[in-house]
Amino acid sequence: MKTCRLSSSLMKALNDQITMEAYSSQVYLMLSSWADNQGYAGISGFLFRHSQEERSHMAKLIEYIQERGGKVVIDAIKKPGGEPKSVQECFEMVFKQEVENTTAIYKIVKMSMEEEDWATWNHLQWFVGEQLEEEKYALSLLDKIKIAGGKNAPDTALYELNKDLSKTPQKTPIADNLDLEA
Ligand code: OFO
Repeated sequence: MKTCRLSSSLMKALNDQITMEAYSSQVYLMLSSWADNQGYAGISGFLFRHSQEERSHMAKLIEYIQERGGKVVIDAIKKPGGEPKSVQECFEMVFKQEVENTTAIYKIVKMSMEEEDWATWNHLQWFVGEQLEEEKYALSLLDKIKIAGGKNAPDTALYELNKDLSKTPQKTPIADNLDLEA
């Protein structure tokens, strides 16, 4: 009897999404390292924590494929793009990454609906909600930098923004022991 409860196409799409979440995590890590190097410890810590969150999304997908009797395939992660040139560009990259991830999630939701795989469809609703929150947060970052003065934000405004982001709550226990606060 066939024990895998996922179609091969859905299993491939979910495995691809594992790689996408891992890539997302790498993008946040790259941005976090850039921010640290620029002296923005608060922004760096925020991005680092988010990188860990992306890894927890990856783990959630791994667990789901395994629960459905499928096979997880860990693939290579492509290199993140170039570093930003300003805090504004950094936040634009965050927003772009989130939108790309949302698009990828929607594609699998659509596939699961077409296949009438309601368990997968239901599981993916968590990701739909999460992407909504993350896009909302990324947009709020863009609003903050716009108010601070965009690409020409003065050091005093960036100082406040850096301090503000150092206080954002931490959802991921894996980063709890790291002291990345400003
Ligand atoms: Fe995995 O949620 Fe952002 O990208």
